[in-house]
Amino acid sequence: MSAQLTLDPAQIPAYGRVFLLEEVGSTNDEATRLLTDPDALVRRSLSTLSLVSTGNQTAGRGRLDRAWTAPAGASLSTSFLVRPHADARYRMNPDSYHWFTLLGALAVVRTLETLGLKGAALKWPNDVLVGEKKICGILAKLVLEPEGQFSLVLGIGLNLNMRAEEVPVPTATSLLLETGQTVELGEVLKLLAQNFELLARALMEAGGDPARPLAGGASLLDRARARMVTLGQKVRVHLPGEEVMEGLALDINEEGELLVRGEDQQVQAYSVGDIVHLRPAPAEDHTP
Ligand code: BT5
Repeated sequence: MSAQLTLDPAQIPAYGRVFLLEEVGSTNDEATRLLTDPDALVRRSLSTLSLVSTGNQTAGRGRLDRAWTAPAGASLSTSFLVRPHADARYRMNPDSYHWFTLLGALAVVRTLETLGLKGAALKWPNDVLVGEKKICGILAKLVLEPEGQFSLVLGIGLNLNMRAEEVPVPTATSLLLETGQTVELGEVLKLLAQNFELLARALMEAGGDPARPLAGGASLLDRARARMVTLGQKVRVHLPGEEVMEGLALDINEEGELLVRGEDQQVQAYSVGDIVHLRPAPAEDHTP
């Protein structure tokens, strides 16, 4: 099995450009560089969807500037460049671009299912878990293009051929660890890109409305609700400035906020920016 990332772009014809890199610092940085290239022709070639991907990312980033790490060949790092404004059929307000994070997570879950891993689930707002362990992390970034249009970079890190001794943190897992199966990175990228494209086009056709049916099926919100382990869980919310609250995660609303009922029975909506950490609250101790 080669650690090399190979894929014939003809297999994912919906993508304007497909950049497969042997090694890169961060695919998100590379995608941002492309979207802000002084040469407008570079941007035009990106069309509505493009992607940058590598099996060897050396300076990957998570939220709040945390590091995202994986040994070469063990993980697939991909950034989707999403430019709804490049197609006159789509009218999507950049305020709703954050929905691509949940959409990307759903595309990952579907990809893992095709690869034989059932039961992967979403953790609000940006992780895919197997049980309690993280197999995928997602980081979205809004980018202003030189002509004044906003585009989105959606970075997805997916642990695939990572062995037990290679996991960067004890809370991480991989497809290999869960199924015993090693995969070709290019094969996974093909599936992921196809799944992402289907959902992304459907959301753009729905004008970015998460409550509208996607491609004749359930809405993005309902798909996400059905797959989100966070809902129904007791959670501990760490707010900026040391404040911590515990409550029951009830739902995600149409703004993408998490609704949490606190111990005082009040329901509060939290957005990604409000929450520093979201952890399952420890189970109550019933020992006598
Ligand atoms: C994330 O951040 O989970 C978003 C990760 C996004 C990575 C992709 S790869 C393609 C693109 N290019 C980039 O530079 N980034 C994106 P956050 O929720 O902040 O989680 C970060 C935390 O996850 C770290 O502090 C570690 O605890 C843990 N972590 C680091 N590497 C991991 C890995 N490979 N698997 C699981 N957990 C990891």
